[in-house]
Amino acid sequence: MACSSQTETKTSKGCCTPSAERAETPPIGSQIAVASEMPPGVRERMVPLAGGTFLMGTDYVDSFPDDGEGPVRPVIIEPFLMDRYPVTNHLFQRFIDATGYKTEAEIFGWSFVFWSHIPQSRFASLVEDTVAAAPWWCKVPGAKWNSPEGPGSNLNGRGDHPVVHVSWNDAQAYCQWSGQRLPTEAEWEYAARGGLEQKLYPWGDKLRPDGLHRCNIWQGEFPRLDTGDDGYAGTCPVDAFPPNGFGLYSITGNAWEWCADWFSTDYHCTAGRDNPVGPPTGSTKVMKGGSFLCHKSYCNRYRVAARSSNTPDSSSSNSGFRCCR
Ligand SMILES: [Cu+2]
Repeated sequence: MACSSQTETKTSKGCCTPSAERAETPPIGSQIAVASEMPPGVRERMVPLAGGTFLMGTDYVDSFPDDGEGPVRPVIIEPFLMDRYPVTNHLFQRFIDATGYKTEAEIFGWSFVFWSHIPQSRFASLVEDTVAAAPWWCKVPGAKWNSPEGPGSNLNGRGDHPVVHVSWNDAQAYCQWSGQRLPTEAEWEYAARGGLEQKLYPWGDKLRPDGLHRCNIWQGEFPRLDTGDDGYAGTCPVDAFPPNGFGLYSITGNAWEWCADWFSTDYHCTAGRDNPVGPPTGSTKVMKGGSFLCHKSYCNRYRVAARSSNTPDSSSSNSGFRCCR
Protein backbone atom coordinates (compact mmCIF):
# COMPACT_ATOMS: atom_id res chain seq x y z
CA MET A 1 0.00 0.00 0.00
CA ALA A 2 1.10 3.53 -0.60
CA CYS A 3 1.38 4.34 3.08
CA SER A 4 3.92 1.63 3.82
CA SER A 5 6.23 2.85 1.08
CA GLN A 6 8.49 5.78 1.87
CA THR A 7 9.60 6.45 -1.67
CA GLU A 8 7.60 8.74 -3.86
CA THR A 9 7.02 7.17 -7.24
CA LYS A 10 5.62 9.03 -10.17
CA THR A 11 3.57 6.76 -12.33
CA SER A 12 2.32 8.83 -15.18
CA LYS A 13 1.05 6.38 -17.73
CA GLY A 14 0.86 7.72 -21.23
CA CYS A 15 -2.74 8.78 -21.75
CA CYS A 16 -2.77 11.25 -18.89
CA THR A 17 -0.72 14.42 -19.32
CA PRO A 18 2.89 14.76 -20.50
CA SER A 19 5.38 16.94 -18.64
CA ALA A 20 6.61 19.91 -20.63
CA GLU A 21 10.02 20.14 -18.91
CA ARG A 22 10.07 23.82 -19.74
CA ALA A 23 12.84 26.14 -18.73
CA GLU A 24 12.96 27.42 -15.16
CA THR A 25 10.98 30.63 -15.08
CA PRO A 26 9.11 32.44 -12.35
CA PRO A 27 5.32 32.08 -12.43
CA ILE A 28 3.91 34.83 -14.59
CA GLY A 29 0.54 35.19 -12.93
CA SER A 30 1.82 37.96 -10.66
CA GLN A 31 0.81 40.43 -13.36
CA ILE A 32 -2.87 39.82 -12.53
CA ALA A 33 -4.50 41.82 -9.73
CA VAL A 34 -6.20 39.69 -7.07
CA ALA A 35 -9.95 40.35 -7.22
CA SER A 36 -11.86 40.62 -3.97
CA GLU A 37 -15.19 40.21 -5.77
CA MET A 38 -16.18 37.75 -8.45
CA PRO A 39 -16.90 39.22 -11.91
CA PRO A 40 -20.56 39.16 -13.07
CA GLY A 41 -21.79 35.67 -13.85
CA VAL A 42 -19.02 33.83 -12.04
CA ARG A 43 -20.86 33.38 -8.73
CA GLU A 44 -23.97 32.25 -10.62
CA ARG A 45 -22.18 29.24 -12.05
CA MET A 46 -21.10 27.99 -8.62
CA VAL A 47 -22.84 25.43 -6.40
CA PRO A 48 -22.79 25.68 -2.59
CA LEU A 49 -21.56 22.45 -1.00
CA ALA A 50 -22.28 21.66 2.63
CA GLY A 51 -19.03 19.85 3.42
CA GLY A 52 -18.79 17.37 6.28
CA THR A 53 -16.93 14.10 6.66
CA PHE A 54 -16.44 11.83 3.66
CA LEU A 55 -14.32 8.79 2.86
CA MET A 56 -11.46 9.86 0.59
CA GLY A 57 -9.28 7.55 -1.52
CA THR A 58 -9.86 3.95 -2.48
CA ASP A 59 -8.66 0.42 -1.85
CA TYR A 60 -10.18 -0.70 -5.15
CA VAL A 61 -8.20 -3.64 -6.55
CA ASP A 62 -7.69 -2.18 -10.01
CA SER A 63 -6.38 1.14 -8.71
CA PHE A 64 -2.75 2.25 -8.77
CA PRO A 65 -1.30 1.91 -5.26
CA ASP A 66 1.82 3.74 -6.45
CA ASP A 67 -0.36 6.78 -7.18
CA GLY A 68 -1.23 7.07 -3.49
CA GLU A 69 -4.95 6.50 -3.99
CA GLY A 70 -5.27 4.56 -0.75
CA PRO A 71 -5.86 3.82 1.94
CA VAL A 72 -9.47 4.94 2.41
CA ARG A 73 -9.59 7.55 5.18
CA PRO A 74 -12.22 9.90 6.64
CA VAL A 75 -11.65 13.55 5.73
CA ILE A 76 -13.46 16.63 7.00
CA ILE A 77 -14.35 19.41 4.54
CA GLU A 78 -15.62 22.91 5.38
CA PRO A 79 -18.57 24.26 3.38
CA PHE A 80 -17.45 25.88 0.11
CA LEU A 81 -18.59 26.91 -3.36
CA MET A 82 -17.57 24.91 -6.43
CA ASP A 83 -17.88 25.73 -10.13
CA ARG A 84 -20.74 23.74 -11.62
CA TYR A 85 -18.68 23.26 -14.81
CA PRO A 86 -15.01 23.38 -15.72
CA VAL A 87 -13.87 26.84 -16.92
CA THR A 88 -14.97 27.01 -20.55
CA ASN A 89 -13.27 28.57 -23.54
CA HIS A 90 -15.94 31.28 -23.48
CA LEU A 91 -15.21 32.19 -19.87
CA PHE A 92 -11.45 32.01 -20.34
CA GLN A 93 -11.84 34.45 -23.25
CA ARG A 94 -13.46 36.91 -20.82
CA PHE A 95 -10.44 36.57 -18.53
CA ILE A 96 -8.02 37.17 -21.41
CA ASP A 97 -10.04 40.15 -22.69
CA ALA A 98 -10.10 41.70 -19.23
CA THR A 99 -6.44 41.18 -18.38
CA GLY A 100 -4.43 40.66 -21.58
CA TYR A 101 -2.89 37.65 -19.84
CA LYS A 102 -0.55 35.46 -21.88
CA THR A 103 -0.67 31.75 -21.08
CA GLU A 104 2.52 29.75 -20.58
CA ALA A 105 1.88 27.87 -23.84
CA GLU A 106 2.04 31.27 -25.56
CA ILE A 107 5.11 32.45 -23.64
CA PHE A 108 7.02 29.23 -24.28
CA GLY A 109 5.62 29.07 -27.81
CA TRP A 110 4.23 25.54 -27.85
CA SER A 111 2.02 22.96 -26.16
CA PHE A 112 1.29 19.22 -26.34
CA VAL A 113 -1.42 18.04 -28.76
CA PHE A 114 -2.70 14.48 -29.10
CA TRP A 115 -1.50 13.08 -32.41
CA SER A 116 -4.81 12.15 -34.05
CA HIS A 117 -6.23 15.66 -33.57
CA ILE A 118 -3.54 17.16 -35.79
CA PRO A 119 -4.54 17.37 -39.47
CA GLN A 120 -2.60 14.49 -41.02
CA SER A 121 -1.89 16.51 -44.19
CA ARG A 122 -0.04 19.09 -42.08
CA PHE A 123 1.40 16.74 -39.48
CA ALA A 124 5.03 17.08 -40.59
CA SER A 125 4.89 20.87 -40.70
CA LEU A 126 3.07 21.29 -37.37
CA VAL A 127 4.80 18.77 -35.13
CA GLU A 128 8.25 19.65 -33.84
CA ASP A 129 8.81 16.61 -31.64
CA THR A 130 7.04 13.76 -29.85
CA VAL A 131 7.38 12.43 -26.30
CA ALA A 132 9.66 9.38 -26.37
CA ALA A 133 7.73 7.37 -23.78
CA ALA A 134 4.35 8.49 -25.15
CA PRO A 135 4.78 9.23 -28.87
CA TRP A 136 1.11 10.16 -29.23
CA TRP A 137 1.95 13.42 -27.46
CA CYS A 138 3.21 15.90 -30.03
CA LYS A 139 5.03 19.14 -29.28
CA VAL A 140 3.27 21.66 -31.53
CA PRO A 141 4.66 25.21 -31.85
CA GLY A 142 1.80 27.70 -31.73
CA ALA A 143 -0.64 25.33 -29.99
CA LYS A 144 -2.45 27.28 -27.27
CA TRP A 145 -5.84 27.60 -25.59
CA ASN A 146 -7.50 29.32 -28.58
CA SER A 147 -5.58 27.35 -31.24
CA PRO A 148 -5.89 23.93 -29.64
CA GLU A 149 -4.46 21.98 -32.59
CA GLY A 150 -1.85 24.57 -33.48
CA PRO A 151 -1.70 27.30 -36.14
CA GLY A 152 -4.79 27.30 -38.32
CA SER A 153 -7.08 25.81 -35.65
CA ASN A 154 -9.64 27.82 -33.69
CA LEU A 155 -12.43 27.49 -31.14
CA ASN A 156 -15.37 27.66 -33.54
CA GLY A 157 -18.16 25.60 -32.00
CA ARG A 158 -16.14 24.99 -28.85
CA GLY A 159 -17.06 27.97 -26.68
CA ASP A 160 -18.76 25.67 -24.18
CA HIS A 161 -15.92 23.13 -24.09
CA PRO A 162 -13.45 23.18 -21.18
CA VAL A 163 -10.49 25.45 -21.85
CA VAL A 164 -7.34 23.35 -22.36
CA HIS A 165 -3.63 24.03 -22.85
CA VAL A 166 -3.68 25.82 -19.50
CA SER A 167 -0.90 25.23 -17.01
CA TRP A 168 -1.38 25.25 -13.23
CA ASN A 169 0.18 28.72 -13.19
CA ASP A 170 -2.34 29.88 -15.83
CA ALA A 171 -5.21 28.47 -13.75
CA GLN A 172 -3.85 30.32 -10.74
CA ALA A 173 -3.76 33.59 -12.71
CA TYR A 174 -7.37 33.05 -13.80
CA CYS A 175 -8.35 32.58 -10.15
CA GLN A 176 -6.76 35.92 -9.27
CA TRP A 177 -8.99 37.58 -11.87
CA SER A 178 -12.14 35.63 -10.95
CA GLY A 179 -11.84 36.06 -7.19
CA GLN A 180 -11.76 32.29 -6.78
CA ARG A 181 -9.14 29.66 -6.00
CA LEU A 182 -8.30 26.15 -7.11
CA PRO A 183 -9.90 23.41 -5.00
CA THR A 184 -7.74 21.28 -2.77
CA GLU A 185 -7.60 17.67 -3.85
CA ALA A 186 -9.78 16.75 -0.86
CA GLU A 187 -12.38 19.36 -1.82
CA TRP A 188 -12.31 18.20 -5.42
CA GLU A 189 -12.82 14.56 -4.49
CA TYR A 190 -15.54 15.37 -1.97
CA ALA A 191 -17.34 17.37 -4.68
CA ALA A 192 -16.76 14.71 -7.34
CA ARG A 193 -18.32 11.98 -5.24
CA GLY A 194 -21.57 13.93 -5.20
CA GLY A 195 -22.70 12.57 -1.84
CA LEU A 196 -22.16 8.91 -2.73
CA GLU A 197 -19.86 6.87 -0.50
CA GLN A 198 -16.91 4.97 -1.93
CA LYS A 199 -18.25 4.63 -5.47
CA LEU A 200 -15.88 4.39 -8.42
CA TYR A 201 -17.55 7.13 -10.45
CA PRO A 202 -19.55 10.25 -9.63
CA TRP A 203 -22.77 8.35 -10.44
CA GLY A 204 -22.02 4.87 -9.00
CA ASP A 205 -19.91 1.78 -9.62
CA LYS A 206 -20.96 0.95 -13.18
CA LEU A 207 -19.10 2.79 -15.92
CA ARG A 208 -22.08 2.66 -18.25
CA PRO A 209 -25.30 2.26 -16.27
CA ASP A 210 -28.03 0.89 -18.54
CA GLY A 211 -25.48 0.90 -21.34
CA LEU A 212 -25.38 4.70 -21.38
CA HIS A 213 -22.18 6.73 -21.48
CA ARG A 214 -21.87 9.08 -18.53
CA CYS A 215 -18.59 10.80 -19.36
CA ASN A 216 -16.24 11.62 -22.22
CA ILE A 217 -13.37 9.12 -22.20
CA TRP A 218 -11.65 6.93 -24.78
CA GLN A 219 -13.34 4.04 -26.54
CA GLY A 220 -11.43 1.82 -28.92
CA GLU A 221 -7.80 0.85 -29.00
CA PHE A 222 -5.56 3.41 -27.31
CA PRO A 223 -3.74 5.33 -28.74
CA ARG A 224 -4.57 4.35 -32.29
CA LEU A 225 -8.32 4.66 -32.64
CA ASP A 226 -10.88 6.53 -30.58
CA THR A 227 -14.21 5.32 -31.92
CA GLY A 228 -15.96 8.24 -30.21
CA ASP A 229 -18.69 5.85 -29.13
CA ASP A 230 -19.60 8.28 -26.32
CA GLY A 231 -20.24 10.92 -28.98
CA TYR A 232 -16.84 12.64 -28.81
CA ALA A 233 -13.21 12.17 -29.77
CA GLY A 234 -11.62 15.14 -28.07
CA THR A 235 -13.24 17.60 -25.67
CA CYS A 236 -17.02 18.01 -25.51
CA PRO A 237 -19.45 20.62 -24.14
CA VAL A 238 -19.20 20.80 -20.36
CA ASP A 239 -22.87 19.89 -19.99
CA ALA A 240 -22.87 17.01 -22.49
CA PHE A 241 -23.51 14.41 -19.77
CA PRO A 242 -25.76 14.48 -16.69
CA PRO A 243 -24.42 16.05 -13.46
CA ASN A 244 -23.56 14.19 -10.27
CA GLY A 245 -25.61 14.29 -7.07
CA PHE A 246 -24.27 17.76 -6.20
CA GLY A 247 -25.24 19.15 -9.62
CA LEU A 248 -21.63 19.23 -10.87
CA TYR A 249 -20.96 18.50 -14.54
CA SER A 250 -18.03 17.03 -16.46
CA ILE A 251 -16.31 15.78 -13.31
CA THR A 252 -14.70 12.75 -14.92
CA GLY A 253 -13.30 12.56 -18.44
CA ASN A 254 -13.28 15.51 -20.87
CA ALA A 255 -10.28 17.42 -19.44
CA TRP A 256 -8.02 16.92 -16.42
CA GLU A 257 -8.57 19.45 -13.65
CA TRP A 258 -5.76 21.10 -11.72
CA CYS A 259 -5.96 21.13 -7.91
CA ALA A 260 -4.18 23.46 -5.51
CA ASP A 261 -2.07 20.77 -3.79
CA TRP A 262 1.48 19.69 -4.42
CA PHE A 263 1.46 16.00 -5.35
CA SER A 264 2.64 13.38 -2.90
CA THR A 265 1.89 9.68 -2.68
CA ASP A 266 2.17 9.47 1.10
CA TYR A 267 1.30 12.94 2.46
CA HIS A 268 -2.11 11.67 3.53
CA CYS A 269 -0.60 8.87 5.61
CA THR A 270 0.51 11.38 8.23
CA ALA A 271 -1.57 14.47 7.42
CA GLY A 272 -4.42 15.62 9.59
CA ARG A 273 -7.91 14.69 8.43
CA ASP A 274 -9.29 18.21 8.78
CA ASN A 275 -9.33 20.09 5.46
CA PRO A 276 -5.97 18.74 4.20
CA VAL A 277 -4.20 21.07 1.78
CA GLY A 278 -1.34 18.89 0.55
CA PRO A 279 2.36 19.02 1.42
CA PRO A 280 4.09 22.42 1.72
CA THR A 281 6.39 21.82 -1.24
CA GLY A 282 6.75 19.49 -4.20
CA SER A 283 7.65 19.32 -7.85
CA THR A 284 4.28 18.57 -9.43
CA LYS A 285 0.69 19.64 -8.81
CA VAL A 286 -2.28 17.28 -8.38
CA MET A 287 -4.65 16.72 -11.30
CA LYS A 288 -7.98 14.93 -10.98
CA GLY A 289 -10.77 13.56 -13.13
CA GLY A 290 -9.06 12.09 -16.18
CA SER A 291 -9.66 13.20 -19.74
CA PHE A 292 -11.07 12.23 -23.12
CA LEU A 293 -7.93 10.12 -23.57
CA CYS A 294 -8.29 7.94 -20.49
CA HIS A 295 -8.93 4.28 -21.13
CA LYS A 296 -9.17 1.30 -18.84
CA SER A 297 -6.37 -0.51 -20.65
CA TYR A 298 -4.02 2.40 -20.02
CA CYS A 299 -4.66 4.40 -16.94
CA ASN A 300 -8.21 3.90 -15.69
CA ARG A 301 -7.88 7.32 -14.12
CA TYR A 302 -11.41 8.50 -14.71
CA ARG A 303 -12.38 7.11 -11.30
CA VAL A 304 -13.04 9.76 -8.63
CA ALA A 305 -10.22 8.52 -6.38
CA ALA A 306 -7.70 8.41 -9.23
CA ARG A 307 -4.98 11.05 -9.34
CA SER A 308 -2.25 12.27 -11.57
CA SER A 309 0.13 15.20 -11.50
CA ASN A 310 2.26 17.44 -13.64
CA THR A 311 4.71 20.29 -13.27
CA PRO A 312 2.99 23.66 -12.73
CA ASP A 313 4.15 25.03 -16.09
CA SER A 314 3.02 22.05 -18.21
CA SER A 315 0.09 22.27 -20.61
CA SER A 316 -1.56 19.92 -23.06
CA SER A 317 -4.72 19.52 -25.08
CA ASN A 318 -6.41 17.73 -22.18
CA SER A 319 -5.43 19.93 -19.21
CA GLY A 320 -8.11 22.25 -17.80
CA PHE A 321 -9.54 23.30 -14.42
CA ARG A 322 -12.49 24.48 -12.39
CA CYS A 323 -12.50 26.80 -9.42
CA CYS A 324 -13.99 27.06 -5.95
CA ARG A 325 -14.26 29.67 -3.23
CU1 LIG B 1 -5.25 8.82 -18.47
